[in-house]
Amino acid sequence: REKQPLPSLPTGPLNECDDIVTDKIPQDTYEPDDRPIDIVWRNVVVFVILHSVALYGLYLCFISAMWTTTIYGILLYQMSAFGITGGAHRLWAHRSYKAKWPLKVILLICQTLAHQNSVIEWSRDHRVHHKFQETDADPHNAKRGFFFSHMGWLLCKKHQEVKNKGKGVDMSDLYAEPLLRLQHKYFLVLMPIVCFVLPTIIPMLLWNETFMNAYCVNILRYICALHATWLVNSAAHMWGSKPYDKFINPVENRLVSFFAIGEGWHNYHHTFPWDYKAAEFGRINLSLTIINLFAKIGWAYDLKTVSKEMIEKRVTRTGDGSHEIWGWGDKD
Ligand code: ST9
Ligand code: ZN
Ligand code: ZN
Repeated sequence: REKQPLPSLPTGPLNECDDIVTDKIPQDTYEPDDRPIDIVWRNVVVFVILHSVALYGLYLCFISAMWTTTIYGILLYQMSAFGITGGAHRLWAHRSYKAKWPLKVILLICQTLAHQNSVIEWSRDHRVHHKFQETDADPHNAKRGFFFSHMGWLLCKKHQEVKNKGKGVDMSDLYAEPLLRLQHKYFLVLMPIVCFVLPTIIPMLLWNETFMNAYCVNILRYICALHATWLVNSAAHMWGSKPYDKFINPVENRLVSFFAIGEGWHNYHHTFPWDYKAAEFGRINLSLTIINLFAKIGWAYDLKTVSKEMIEKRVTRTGDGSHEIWGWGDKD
């Protein structure tokens, strides 16, 4: 099949009520090109070291780490995960709900704890991913295979199309937020403190954990959260059902939802990206539970969602037949 250039998409200021990412291109016309991969060896070395330390941390969990340190590692995993799902993803990249400033501060701290780049950089890549999904302009194009979409894309230079098309994606709403500009500007100072230094010092000060145990268990929780996130880009673009849209590759994947606290319902999410639930139902969706709790105290509001009628129409029109179309909401 002949390779076609990616078409331009309309740009312009973002209207808060608009769905910012539905004007996608038809993806089935594009095959990845065969350009040589430009490996960034610094990242390869850093990730090899981090994975080695994480494995040693896992060993220490069974050998010498205090059980409080392990529980604390699991808690930090959940907090960092919520910084990504409730913050970078559902609040900022998709604007699927609004948040008062105390919640924004909590989300920013948790997102920095996750170290997946600043919210602005994360959201730019993510908006480009939705808009140009599975083309050369998608930063983690799943058509390049499991490893590339999982972590390989962070080990090499981005395709020029990512940069070209990405420039047309409106980011003005995020640059308009002083807190996000602050985090972006000082990320290289804030990130090491919040993601590595404080999580290591706290167990040493509060329950006399050794440096080695505290440091390695924290690296383990960081690496686990990275893989859980990356699984959304790899496994949840490959293995599962497509009840909402069989013409796209993202799928519903229960296991990914478990590790990524509710972000594995990816066929739904790519079909209705403005829904703050990122899923039709509330099952295996810890992020949703937490956002709902914040909504109860008014810190999260204007929660956008999709009507059952709209979902039903879409399921009938483009679903693969796997939807429990009878028993709507019964299992919610
Ligand atoms: C990490 C991110 O892991 C993971 C994100 C995953 C997203 C998942 C989404 C799934 C849904 C949500 C699920 C949540 C589940 C959570 C569960 C939690 C348990 N548009 O990047 P550079 C331009 S990070 C427009 O250096 P290179 C731009 O001009 C891990 N323009 O490109 C830019 O300059 P500036 C830790 C773009 O040189 C310039 O290019 N972090 C775009 O090709 C250079 O940009 C790392 O490992 C765009 N999209 O290098 C760092 N992109 O920024 C890894 C670029 O000044 N990153 N431009 O405007 C790097 O080292 C590099 O980015 C690189 C590419 C080597 C990968
Ligand atoms: Zn995706
Ligand atoms: Zn998304």
